[in-house]
Amino acid sequence: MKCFFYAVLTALLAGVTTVSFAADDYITNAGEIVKAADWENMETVTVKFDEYSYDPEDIVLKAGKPYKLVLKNLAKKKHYFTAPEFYKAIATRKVQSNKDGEIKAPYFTALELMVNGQLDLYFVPVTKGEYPVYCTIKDHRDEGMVGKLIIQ
Ligand SMILES: [Cu+2]
Repeated sequence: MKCFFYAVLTALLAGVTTVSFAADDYITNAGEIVKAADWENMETVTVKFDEYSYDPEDIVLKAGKPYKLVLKNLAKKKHYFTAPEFYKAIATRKVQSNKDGEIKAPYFTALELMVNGQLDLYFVPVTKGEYPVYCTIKDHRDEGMVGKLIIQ
Protein backbone atom coordinates (compact mmCIF):
# COMPACT_ATOMS: atom_id res chain seq x y z
CA MET A 1 0.00 0.00 0.00
CA LYS A 2 2.79 2.35 0.96
CA CYS A 3 4.57 1.56 -2.33
CA PHE A 4 1.41 2.33 -4.26
CA PHE A 5 1.09 5.66 -2.46
CA TYR A 6 4.66 6.64 -3.30
CA ALA A 7 4.17 5.54 -6.91
CA VAL A 8 1.14 7.79 -7.22
CA LEU A 9 2.94 10.65 -5.50
CA THR A 10 5.93 10.27 -7.79
CA ALA A 11 3.66 10.20 -10.84
CA LEU A 12 1.91 13.34 -9.64
CA LEU A 13 5.18 15.13 -9.00
CA ALA A 14 6.47 14.05 -12.42
CA GLY A 15 3.31 15.46 -13.96
CA VAL A 16 3.71 18.76 -12.17
CA THR A 17 7.37 18.99 -13.21
CA THR A 18 6.49 18.26 -16.84
CA VAL A 19 3.78 20.89 -16.90
CA SER A 20 5.93 23.62 -15.38
CA PHE A 21 8.85 22.65 -17.61
CA ALA A 22 6.69 22.77 -20.75
CA ALA A 23 5.51 26.25 -19.84
CA ASP A 24 8.96 27.63 -19.13
CA ASP A 25 8.95 29.57 -22.38
CA TYR A 26 7.08 32.80 -22.69
CA ILE A 27 5.64 34.00 -26.00
CA THR A 28 8.88 34.84 -27.81
CA ASN A 29 7.29 36.94 -30.57
CA ALA A 30 5.22 38.98 -28.10
CA GLY A 31 6.56 42.22 -29.59
CA GLU A 32 5.15 41.41 -33.05
CA ILE A 33 1.80 40.28 -31.64
CA VAL A 34 1.49 43.45 -29.55
CA LYS A 35 2.43 45.64 -32.53
CA ALA A 36 -0.08 43.93 -34.86
CA ALA A 37 -2.98 44.10 -32.38
CA ASP A 38 -5.88 46.51 -32.88
CA TRP A 39 -5.47 48.61 -29.72
CA GLU A 40 -8.22 51.02 -30.86
CA ASN A 41 -10.66 48.18 -30.12
CA MET A 42 -9.05 47.06 -26.87
CA GLU A 43 -11.44 45.61 -24.30
CA THR A 44 -11.21 46.62 -20.65
CA VAL A 45 -11.85 44.00 -17.96
CA THR A 46 -11.80 45.00 -14.30
CA VAL A 47 -10.99 42.68 -11.40
CA LYS A 48 -11.60 43.92 -7.86
CA PHE A 49 -9.71 42.40 -4.95
CA ASP A 50 -11.49 41.97 -1.66
CA GLU A 51 -10.34 40.12 1.46
CA TYR A 52 -9.61 36.64 0.07
CA SER A 53 -11.51 36.95 -3.19
CA TYR A 54 -11.33 38.24 -6.74
CA ASP A 55 -14.42 39.74 -8.35
CA PRO A 56 -15.09 38.28 -10.84
CA GLU A 57 -13.45 34.95 -10.00
CA ASP A 58 -13.30 33.69 -13.58
CA ILE A 59 -12.31 35.80 -16.55
CA VAL A 60 -12.93 34.65 -20.11
CA LEU A 61 -10.69 36.15 -22.78
CA LYS A 62 -10.51 35.74 -26.54
CA ALA A 63 -7.18 34.80 -28.12
CA GLY A 64 -5.86 37.51 -30.43
CA LYS A 65 -7.90 40.36 -28.95
CA PRO A 66 -6.10 43.16 -27.09
CA TYR A 67 -7.08 43.72 -23.46
CA LYS A 68 -6.50 46.04 -20.58
CA LEU A 69 -6.94 44.08 -17.35
CA VAL A 70 -7.56 46.60 -14.59
CA LEU A 71 -6.64 45.20 -11.16
CA LYS A 72 -7.95 47.16 -8.17
CA ASN A 73 -7.24 46.29 -4.57
CA LEU A 74 -10.24 47.42 -2.52
CA ALA A 75 -9.29 45.23 0.46
CA LYS A 76 -7.63 46.27 3.72
CA LYS A 77 -4.54 44.17 3.09
CA LYS A 78 -2.14 43.87 0.18
CA HIS A 79 -2.80 41.00 -2.22
CA TYR A 80 -1.16 39.20 -5.11
CA PHE A 81 -2.39 38.30 -8.57
CA THR A 82 -0.09 35.32 -9.11
CA ALA A 83 -0.58 33.44 -12.39
CA PRO A 84 2.78 32.26 -13.79
CA GLU A 85 1.25 30.00 -16.45
CA PHE A 86 -1.17 32.69 -17.60
CA TYR A 87 1.52 35.33 -17.98
CA LYS A 88 3.39 32.90 -20.26
CA ALA A 89 0.26 32.36 -22.37
CA ILE A 90 -0.11 36.03 -23.29
CA ALA A 91 1.82 38.62 -25.27
CA THR A 92 2.47 41.32 -22.69
CA ARG A 93 2.62 44.95 -23.79
CA LYS A 94 3.10 46.56 -20.38
CA VAL A 95 1.89 46.98 -16.84
CA GLN A 96 0.88 50.52 -16.04
CA SER A 97 0.25 52.23 -12.73
CA ASN A 98 -2.21 55.11 -12.77
CA LYS A 99 0.29 57.31 -10.94
CA ASP A 100 3.78 55.82 -10.89
CA GLY A 101 4.54 54.90 -14.48
CA GLU A 102 4.71 51.75 -16.52
CA ILE A 103 6.85 48.64 -16.76
CA LYS A 104 7.64 46.79 -19.95
CA ALA A 105 8.87 43.19 -19.64
CA PRO A 106 8.54 39.96 -21.67
CA TYR A 107 6.34 38.45 -18.97
CA PHE A 108 5.50 38.56 -15.32
CA THR A 109 4.86 35.82 -12.76
CA ALA A 110 2.95 37.84 -10.18
CA LEU A 111 1.63 41.33 -9.57
CA GLU A 112 1.31 42.68 -6.04
CA LEU A 113 -1.19 45.37 -5.19
CA MET A 114 -0.94 47.58 -2.15
CA VAL A 115 -4.10 48.74 -0.38
CA ASN A 116 -6.01 51.03 -2.80
CA GLY A 117 -3.50 50.09 -5.48
CA GLN A 118 -4.33 49.77 -9.15
CA LEU A 119 -2.30 48.17 -11.93
CA ASP A 120 -3.37 47.87 -15.56
CA LEU A 121 -2.03 44.93 -17.57
CA TYR A 122 -2.05 45.49 -21.35
CA PHE A 123 -1.80 42.24 -23.27
CA VAL A 124 -3.02 39.97 -26.05
CA PRO A 125 -4.08 36.42 -25.06
CA VAL A 126 -2.25 33.85 -27.21
CA THR A 127 -2.28 30.25 -25.91
CA LYS A 128 -5.75 28.82 -25.30
CA GLY A 129 -6.35 27.14 -21.96
CA GLU A 130 -7.42 27.59 -18.36
CA TYR A 131 -4.92 29.15 -15.99
CA PRO A 132 -5.23 29.49 -12.23
CA VAL A 133 -4.71 32.80 -10.47
CA TYR A 134 -4.21 33.04 -6.72
CA CYS A 135 -2.79 35.11 -3.91
CA THR A 136 0.51 33.84 -2.55
CA ILE A 137 0.44 35.70 0.77
CA LYS A 138 0.23 33.39 3.81
CA ASP A 139 -3.00 31.35 3.76
CA HIS A 140 -4.91 33.61 1.35
CA ARG A 141 -5.13 30.93 -1.33
CA ASP A 142 -6.66 28.48 1.16
CA GLU A 143 -9.04 31.21 2.32
CA GLY A 144 -10.43 31.21 -1.20
CA MET A 145 -8.40 33.86 -2.98
CA VAL A 146 -8.33 31.94 -6.25
CA GLY A 147 -9.71 32.42 -9.71
CA LYS A 148 -9.38 31.28 -13.27
CA LEU A 149 -8.17 32.98 -16.44
CA ILE A 150 -9.66 31.27 -19.47
CA ILE A 151 -8.34 31.93 -22.96
CA GLN A 152 -10.68 30.73 -25.71
CU1 LIG B 1 -4.00 37.95 -0.53
